[in-house]
Formats: sequence, C-alpha cells, structure tokens
Amino acid sequence: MCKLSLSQFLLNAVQKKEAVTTELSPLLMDIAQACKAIALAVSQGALQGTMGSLNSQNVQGETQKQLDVICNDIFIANTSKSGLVAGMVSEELADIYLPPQPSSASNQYLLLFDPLDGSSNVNVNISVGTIFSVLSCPAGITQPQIHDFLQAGKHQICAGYALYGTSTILVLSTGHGVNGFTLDTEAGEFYLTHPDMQIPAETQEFAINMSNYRYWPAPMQEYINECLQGESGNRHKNFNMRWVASMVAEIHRILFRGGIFMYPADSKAPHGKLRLLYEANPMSFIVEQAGGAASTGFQDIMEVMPTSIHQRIGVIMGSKNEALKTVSYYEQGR
Ligand code: AHM
Ligand code: MG
Repeated sequence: MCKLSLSQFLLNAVQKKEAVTTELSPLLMDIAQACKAIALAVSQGALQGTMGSLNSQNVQGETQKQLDVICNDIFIANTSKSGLVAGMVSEELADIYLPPQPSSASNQYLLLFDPLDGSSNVNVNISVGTIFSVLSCPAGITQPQIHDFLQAGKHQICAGYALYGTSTILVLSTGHGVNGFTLDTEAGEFYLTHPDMQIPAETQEFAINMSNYRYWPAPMQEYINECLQGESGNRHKNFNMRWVASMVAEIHRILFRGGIFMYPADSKAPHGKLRLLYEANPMSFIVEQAGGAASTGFQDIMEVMPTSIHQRIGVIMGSKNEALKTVSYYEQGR
C-alpha cells in the first residue's frame, strides 16, 4: 500500500493552493510533533507516576492534572520556536503566552489550544485528546494582546484535534474538507488514513451528560424527551446514546458514524461548560467542514463574537439534520 505522509500531504496541499501556505505547513508539522510527544507522555503516565492531580487549579477553577500541565508545556515547546506563532491561548494558562521572538520573526499566526481535553478520563485509560485552532495574527502585530485573539470562529484558518485512543489520530482541516492521519509509532510519522471525512446528515444517536437533565432549558429537555420516546413518539424512531465525557472522542465517533453532541448552557452552567476559543470553535470548524452543523441553540457557534479568551459557550453539533432539528426546539421555545 502506498502511504501518504502528513508532510507529503501538506506539500501537495501547498501546490494545490488549498489554504496551506509554505508558512502554515511547518506550523502544522510542529503541531503534529507536539501531538506525537503528548501521545507518548499520556501513554507513559502510569509508568512515570504522572497520572495524579496537582494542588493547583486552572483559570476556570478546575483542579489540574499533572498531565494537563505536562502536555501544555509539550505543546508550547514544540510550537513556539519557529517564529511563526506570535501568541498563544491555552486552557491551562490564565493569560496569553507570547513566545520569545527570534530575530527574523514572521509572527503570522495565533495558536489556541486545549492540550489535554477530557483529562478527567486520563487515569482510567479512556481516550483523551488535544484540540487546536489557528487564527491569523493581525498585520503588523508582533506582540498580540487579548483583543487580537477575540475573533469569531469563522475566521479560523485551520483547526483540528489529536485523539489518543487505540491509535493516535490527527484530524485537521484548512477549510478544504477534513482529513485524518494515523500515527505509525514505528516510523514516527503520521499517514493519511481517513481522507475527506464526512458526517452522515441523519442520525439516531445522541451524546449528552444526562445527569444534567434537571438543569437544562425546556427546549433541550423536550428534544431529549422525544428522542427517549423512540418509535412511539413524535420522532418515530429509536435513539441510541453515548457519553464518553471526552469531547474529542465524541466528535471523532460522530465523524465516523454520525450523531449529535450536546453540552448546552443550563441553569448550572449558564454560559455553558465548554470553552469557545479552543474547544467549541475548532470542533465546529471540523464538524462543518465534514458537512455537519454547530450551534449554541441560538446562533451558529462560529458566528459568536468572543468577549474573553476563556469564554464558555453552549454547544450543539454533529449530523446536520439532527443539529438543525435540535435548534428548531430552541426556536420554538423563544
Ligand atoms: P476539560 O477540558 O476540562 O477536559 O473539560 C471538557 C470535557 C469535554 O471533553 C467533555 O465533553 C466534558 O468536559 C465532560 O463533561 P462532564 O464531566 O460533565 O461529563
Ligand atoms: Mg477541554
């Protein structure tokens, strides 16, 4: 079998002018390198004694795992030396991070990431992942400030995630469809294994944390009630449910077999739980590039104008027809 490596794929994309430039390509290779190193750190966690929690909390008041901090450091170390990234936002850092600039800094990009999403799963050996989003750094800015990062998701030039599961898979989009690359751990290279990923428009599978039912707004309760009624209810079909509590694993499953993933804003988390800039936006970009849809219930996620770097947001995303169906419950409830 003739395998296409990530670097060859990016070279082809540069030649085809598929939004991959000679600058973006090395940044994506740095991100791939970071994900490779994170995969190793995660797999070695129990052996290295790094599975535990720290006494520290991140800016969202969540207890940090040792691996949250380790993976954050790995991601920064692998992506900050090229001079291509002017500034970063991470789930694990309260403030923006400005890499030290080399003399010929070109400062083209802003990088936003969650280094280890789903880390509450990490010590029970359930899949976790890394999520990233790439924005353009405004022209002429070498020392970006918070407002430079506050761009709507539709302005992302690239987004993706790595899933550390039964294999390590890197899934990314530069706005020309979605492609998945599996890490060959022997060769140390990512190879294209899932070209042009498409989410089936129809589904009978939902993913939501049902224990939050009593907090949800009425439209979400009503939508789930009707799913649970199955064939005898308004939807006239039976639904299946999945909840991994790892957004990357959830979205990855949906890319393969369809489904809808929801973490709505509710009375317990009035602004939602997931973070807009480095969770909801990049995953919306992937989902929409694969033919799906992503909404807060009130607005397309990628239309939301951010007001702060760690802003939270309600999330409904996945198979197009089902996501639009869910949004219709919100519209009727207005
Ligand atoms: P994290 O970034 O702190 O890991 O939180 C995000 C995760 C998502 O991956 C997942 O969908 C959600 O939190 C799970 O939440 P819950 O614990 O309510 O099931
Ligand atoms: Mg996360």
